[in-house]
Amino acid sequence: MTREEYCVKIDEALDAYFGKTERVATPYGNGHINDTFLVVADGRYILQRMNHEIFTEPEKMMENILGVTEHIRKKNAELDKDTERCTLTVLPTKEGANFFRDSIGSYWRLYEFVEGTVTKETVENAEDFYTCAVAFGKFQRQLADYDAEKLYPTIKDFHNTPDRYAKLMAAIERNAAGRAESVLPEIEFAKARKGFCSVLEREREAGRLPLRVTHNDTKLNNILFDETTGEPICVIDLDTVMSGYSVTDFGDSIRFGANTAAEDETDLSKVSLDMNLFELYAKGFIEGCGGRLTDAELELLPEGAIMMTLECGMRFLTDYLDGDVYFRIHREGHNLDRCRNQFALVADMEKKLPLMREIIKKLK
Ligand code: ADP
Ligand code: GN1
Ligand code: MG
Repeated sequence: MTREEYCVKIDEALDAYFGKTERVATPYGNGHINDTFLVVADGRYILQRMNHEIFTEPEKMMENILGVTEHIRKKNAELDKDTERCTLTVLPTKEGANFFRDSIGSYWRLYEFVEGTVTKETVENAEDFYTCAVAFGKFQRQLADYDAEKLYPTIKDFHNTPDRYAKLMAAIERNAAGRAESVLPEIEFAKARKGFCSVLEREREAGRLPLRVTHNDTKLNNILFDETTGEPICVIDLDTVMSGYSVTDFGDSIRFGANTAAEDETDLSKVSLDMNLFELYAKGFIEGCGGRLTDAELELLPEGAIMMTLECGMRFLTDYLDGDVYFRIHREGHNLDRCRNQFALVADMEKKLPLMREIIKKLK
């Protein structure tokens, strides 16, 4: 079924949440995975069709989200902070359930719309990026005492880069969309970095890289900023909260936010790592984590940035080879454009690795 076909029963979902109340739902946001709608009824809400082809057990994913949001709310209450907008609020159906399954098997959930906030697709000013770093660091700190055992792994091997590499090799072999011949330079680029893919896994096996409760999708557009003060208010998109590495949470933000171009810019001469933004983010993230990062983690932050960019590029390439079945695309060749963009950023990051290391050393 296509994404659109999965959404045809949206009225059933709206009935489940709003009964006969008048409401209007319109597509919203720029996420690549779920189908997000803004609902205007007696108030404003975010209705999402969860992508159950990717998140195969939406019930368990909702348990994760309820647990994590409750924990974050408690932490904010202890500090006497705004408990309303500090995290997502899952709303129940009329029957009191935390999600709704429609007659064709699509899963839906409803969130309170976090009012007075905006999302940013690109870094508009350096200060925002710094505060975003503090927010993601703080998110990790607030969940430091959350029992990782309680978290169901919503996507197995999500940031296991050697596994992503193996999946790319399998997609080349399958050549499902007949596109492998047309992407030989990109395939070579990935193959030349096979060894690098295992760097973090090796560090973990050697006991130098701890597993923590992490967000795992730390894109700038997964933070809601206050529309007047610009302060980060709420970390959203909690579908992939599970155990992971601090350095990949750091790296994914750098990949998306410190790129001088958008993730899908096709003019690759515009793609590079902004060192000023790298430094600001590193400073904010280290502060946000509140002194909890070990020396090994601090040292591996630059590798985390390269790893997430390489991994994401490989994932876009895999999806291009598979015929665009995972990431939502908005044009022909979109996933290949994204892959080329990410690989160009990897190449620039590799050149700047000594500079990145110097910056981290200075901040330690
Ligand atoms: P995806 O997994 O597809 O990225 P997200 O959960 O990140 O989906 O939601 C997509 C977009 O919808 C976000 O980038 C944000 O702009 C908006 N959004 C999501 N939840 C809320 C909310 N509770 N309040 C306001 N905006 C939201
Ligand atoms: C997806 O859901 P969204 O758009 O925030 C993806 C991330 C990728 C990102 C690339 C569950 O994030 O892992 O890094 O696209 N999320 C999932 O833009 O696969
Ligand atoms: Mg998102």
